[in-house]
Amino acid sequence: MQASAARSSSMLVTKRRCSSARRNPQQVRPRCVAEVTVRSEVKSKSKPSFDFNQYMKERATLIDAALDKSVPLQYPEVINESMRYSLLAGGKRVRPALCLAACELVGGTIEQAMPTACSLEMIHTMSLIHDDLPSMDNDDFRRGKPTNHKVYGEEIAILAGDALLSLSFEYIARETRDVAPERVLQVIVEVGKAVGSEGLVGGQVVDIKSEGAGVTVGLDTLQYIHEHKTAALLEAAVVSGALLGGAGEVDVDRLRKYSRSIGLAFQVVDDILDITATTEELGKTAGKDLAVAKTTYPSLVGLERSREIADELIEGAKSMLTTYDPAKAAPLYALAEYIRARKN
Ligand code: GRG
Repeated sequence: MQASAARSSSMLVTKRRCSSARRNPQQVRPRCVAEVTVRSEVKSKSKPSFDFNQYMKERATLIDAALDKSVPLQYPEVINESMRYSLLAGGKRVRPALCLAACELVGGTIEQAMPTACSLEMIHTMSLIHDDLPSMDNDDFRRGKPTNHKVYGEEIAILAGDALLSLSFEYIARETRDVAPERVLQVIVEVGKAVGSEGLVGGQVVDIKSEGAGVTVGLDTLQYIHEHKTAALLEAAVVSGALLGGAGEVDVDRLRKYSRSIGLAFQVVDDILDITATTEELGKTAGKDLAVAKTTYPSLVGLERSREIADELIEGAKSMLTTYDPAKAAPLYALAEYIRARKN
């Protein structure tokens, strides 16, 4: 197993089993960004205040409108309906929001980054559709609604995922405006890498192969899974946004480090929420990791240490932003804080 450990915080392994989760699969509701209190530096007296909840509400409205246009309801309707069902089901829109924020931080515009922001949400959504299939995680609820295959059947759900993946790359190439073609190509390479065997697919494969009786997963392998299944797409979101906005190498490098840290933190928090949040709060089945005895950060290092690791990663991410104007970097500071504090 080649497990990349280069991006880690310090990790102390103390085996501990976590308490059982509260679950009620019937009680699910559509999700949006929860109104979390963001403990961001940008709220302190010395720095301009930033209303993260309002910001995300506005961003989600813009992103949802763009996504709505991206998949027209045309013949053969069933596939487009199925794609739209999951794409417009009200996810938190973290990846597109990161893409837009990174673009603006380096001087770009929302318009330059929106096609890529939509593409990232299409890829994320297709990965959720496929992840929920009976041959993968076999889940009944996602984003507070029955999973795609529960509504449209397995064949259509697989094809909806495939069509979203194909459209995602077409969409960047076809819809991006006012960005140099070589930058658009760089973005396509960045996103492609995050999806394939060096990204989501690679992480999912190691995850699947790490499940089942008699398989012991160590922290290095778990970190590999998290960095590829989850962090890779968040990294592509931030780096693509920066590239579209005209960032030079130094900025791309800094923002890549920021995104790797928030990306791993995102999944560590996901592991924590699986055992601390309800199905209603999550919009998907809570306690799933525990039910199938899956290795997670809490199962390997305990809840408390998992929270510390998430904190360390978020602090590391924020330290990459200190060279920027605090007002301009406020969204990325706040998104990092949100990832630590989120409730779903
Ligand atoms: C990408 C070709 C291709 C295939 C998919 C199934 C698979 C391969 C990968 C699984 C990837 C996966 C489901 C990772 C989990 C990522 C994660 C933490 C999802 C939850 O993200 P949120 O909380 O969800 O942002 P919302 O619903 O808010 O968007």
